[in-house]
Parts: sequence; structure tokens; C-alpha cells
Amino acid sequence: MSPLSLLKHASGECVPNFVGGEFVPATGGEWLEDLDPARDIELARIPRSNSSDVEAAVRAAEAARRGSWGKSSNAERADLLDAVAGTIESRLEEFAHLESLDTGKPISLARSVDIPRAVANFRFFAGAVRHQSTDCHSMQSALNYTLRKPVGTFGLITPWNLPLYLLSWKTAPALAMGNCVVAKPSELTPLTASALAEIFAEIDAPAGCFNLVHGLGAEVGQSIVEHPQIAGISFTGGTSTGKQVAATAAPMFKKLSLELGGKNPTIVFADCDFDETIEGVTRASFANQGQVCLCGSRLLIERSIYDRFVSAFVERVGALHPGDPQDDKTNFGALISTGHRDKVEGYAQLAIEEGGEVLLGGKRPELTGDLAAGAFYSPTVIAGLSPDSRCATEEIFGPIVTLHPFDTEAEAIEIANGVRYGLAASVWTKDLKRAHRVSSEVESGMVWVNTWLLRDLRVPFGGMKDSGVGREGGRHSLEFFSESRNICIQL
Ligand code: TXE
Repeated sequence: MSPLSLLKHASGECVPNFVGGEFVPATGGEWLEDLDPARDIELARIPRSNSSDVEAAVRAAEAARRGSWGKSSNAERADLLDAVAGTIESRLEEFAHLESLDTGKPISLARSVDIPRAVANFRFFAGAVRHQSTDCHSMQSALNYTLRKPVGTFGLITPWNLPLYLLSWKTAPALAMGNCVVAKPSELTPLTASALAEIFAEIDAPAGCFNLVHGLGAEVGQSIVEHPQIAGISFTGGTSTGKQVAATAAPMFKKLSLELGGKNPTIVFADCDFDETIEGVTRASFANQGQVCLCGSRLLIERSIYDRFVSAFVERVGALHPGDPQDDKTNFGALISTGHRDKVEGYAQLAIEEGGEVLLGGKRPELTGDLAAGAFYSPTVIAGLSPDSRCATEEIFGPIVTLHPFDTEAEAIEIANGVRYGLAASVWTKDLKRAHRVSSEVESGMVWVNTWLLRDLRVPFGGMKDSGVGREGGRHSLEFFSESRNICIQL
């Protein structure tokens, strides 16, 4: 494969599915348009697959499980994942280009975060399974040992904000543990998943261990979740979709991991390191145009530094300028689609109706040329809203943050916990005891102190309340993607 073939999809060609090690068109012959959100023009066409295509992918996966893949050793699978990692890494620039085109994110972000983290995910789970150990419990009269067996074929359903990164976060542990997968990326960002399929083909991965079916969530996604031979679903996406996935999968007793939305609090105390906090909070608020489920969209600030903090924050955010995602210097890209931009814009309007004051942004930037039609929205800072207003409690998933002063630690915790979500939080303070106290009281799957999005791949990743069920990461992923089997031997 020449390096440039990864980019061929970005020229209006119809991207194929990948089933049983072959690139195949969808059986129905229908297709969907995949757009460049920065220009609102067609990038590629993807198959609008249907349940027959899902059926073919599941059959291919089940055949692989009965074949050589089902008999592979941990070391062989680890080698495969390392080969995937190495090949992506050698094409990092093309992957970054493709991801930036498809999502509208700045290429500098795709190059420094999305693609390197996808590489790291494959490498990490290669190492984890290569060095895996299992439990042994000895009794006086017997010995127990616990094996971890593959579960079967998993459906992996992923969203549009971090396409390759999140797909690799599921694919790597699923394959490491000897399962097969049928992946369905978001129909809005299908390209790097197809590029990943090309890598599996290029390195001669056993046919059928990794299958990719493109299409709409309500059609392909739903068919995957409903399929009786899909043993488990790992889903990342919106909370309402997650509810539907759970309602379909739970009565079939499928293994289920749901990583859903967030409305994450960023809690700034007066004793924080001011400059570092401004920098960290800006990133936590607006990374990937605020389209990361971990972004802190509610900024709670201790009243004694509120005015000083807000003016420094607004000045710092003002240095983010929406621009061409493909330009190396751009620090703020496009949103995922004009439809999503309209939703974000609707929330800015709602904020004004709810009594909020727009301190920065609140409008579309004026871009010229082919970017004029793009899905851009300026980074937006809103003050004066009640913490229980709709804008401060509903997930917007875009570049809008709301600011809320607080007087006491207890009040900050009460505001932080006053939403239906519980995914991530960050706490900014130099007081170590306070950091421990607040982190322990905030209802959240993850809390960062004086930092944000610092990831160790071994730690549990996931949320509570409406932010989801289950944890990914390290042994949590290895356990989710396997069944434990205890064997007790009488001595
Ligand atoms: O997510 P969807 P969307 C949030 C965010 C965003 C909202 C909607 O609030 O505005 O979700 O985004 C597939 N059965 N997050 O519309 O629809 C779909 O094709 C099976 C948070 O993209 O949940 C896609 O592959 N699958 C999030 C995936 O589900 C179905 C990141 C996610 O799409 C399906 C992205 C169905 N019935 C959005 N319907 C995060 N937490 O990271 C859709 N899909």
C-alpha cells in the first residue's frame, strides 16, 4: 500500500466495508455523503449498509473465532497489535490529515493527540496481554485458578469526536483478549476507521478478526446491537442513544459498556496557581472545540477571585481563533457539522433568554473563501446563569462554557453534583487536604487535580449517573472483553 492510498477516500470515492478480510461494497448499493465540516463539501461516500451487511460481518467474525484467530496465543495477538501500532505510527501524518479533514479538528491536535494516542492504545494492550497473569486461590484441599476466556464477537460503536482514538481504545483490548469485532464508526467520521481496516489488510491480520460496517446508527448500529451472535457491545456516544442500546441489549444478557455524555464541573479555588489554572482551564473548556465528553463546561469559581479570574480567562480564550483545520497554526477548528453548530448556537440563544450575559463569542466567526460555509462557532463564555438553568445542566458538547461564582467548598460541591451526569471533574487548588476532600465528594467517575486529561492507560475510565455504565482502561478493559472461568481442582 502506498502511503497516499490512505487519502484516496478523501476524493469523493465510495469507501468500502471491510468484512472477512476483504473490502466489499454494501449489499444494498446505497451510500451516504461524508462531509468536510470546515467547508461543508463532500469528502467521500460511505456505504449505507443494512442488516445483511451486519449479518455477513458477524458470520466472518464467527468463522475467524472457529479458525486460526480462535487458536492464537497471547503473544501472537500482542505481536499483531504491535504491528498495527507501528504501521499507524509510520503513517501518522496521513492519519492526522484524514482525521482533521473528516472532523474539522486542528491538524496539530490530530497530530499530537488523536493519532499518537491511538498508537499508544494498541501498544499498551499488546503489552498488557503479553504480560497478563491470572488469579490462583489455594485451599487446603483444593486449588482454584481462574482463566480469562474470550467472550465472542463484540459490536464496537463509536462517536465522531475522537474517531480513531476511541475505536482503538475498544479494538485493541477486544482483540488482545481473543475476541472478534464488528466495528461501526460514526457515519459523520468514517475515514480513519477505513484507514485502520487497510492496516489490518496490509499486515495480513487473520481474516474476520476485525470487521468494519459503515452506515447509520439507527440501521447498522441497531442491527449490531440486536444481533443474537454479538456477545457484547462497547458503546461511546450520546446518553439518549446509550439508553436505547441498553434497552435492546440488556434483555439479551449481552456484556455492555456505555460511555456517555457529561456536563463536567471545573472547580477553581482562590488558592489555585492562578496562571497555570487559566491555562489548564482554557484547555479543559475548549479542546477540540469543546467536543470532548471530558471537557469542563461548567466553570465554578470562588467568589473572592471571580472578577480577576474571569477577566484573565476571557482574555486567554480570546486568543483562540477559529480557522482552517488543515493549517498548522490553527488552534481552534470547526464543529462536527452545520447541524451541530446550529444546536450549539441555539444554546447560546437560550442562555440569553435564561438571563445570561455573553462575555465572549456567542456568534459565528467571519471566515472567508471556502471556509465561509463551514461549521464554525466562536469560543463562547457566558456568565450570570443560575447553576440549574438549562444551559448549565444540559450537555451542549460544543464551545460554550458557563461561569458560576461560589462562596464555600460545600456550595461548590452542591453545584458540581446538581446535574444528571457524572463523568469527569477538575479541581484547582494548592491545598492538598481540600483537593482530597472535594475529589472524594464530587459525584464523578474521574477527577483531575490541577490538571486535565492527563491519562494513564491503566486507570479506570468512565462515568456514573447518566454518564454511563462500566469502566474502560487497563485491566478494566481486559476484564470487560473476557469471561473469567474458575477451575477448582481437588488435591
Ligand atoms: O451521538 P450518537 P451523536 C453526545 C453529545 C452529542 C450527542 C449526539 O451530546 O451532541 O451525543 O451525538 C451510533 N443503535 N456525544 O449524534 O447518536 C451512531 O451512528 C446503535 C457524547 O454522534 O449517540 C454513532 O456511531 N448505535 C460522546 C454512535 O452511535 C447507534 C461523543 C454515537 O452516536 C444508534 C459524541 C442506535 N440506535 C457525542 N443510534 C462522548 N461521550 O464521547 C446512533 N448510533
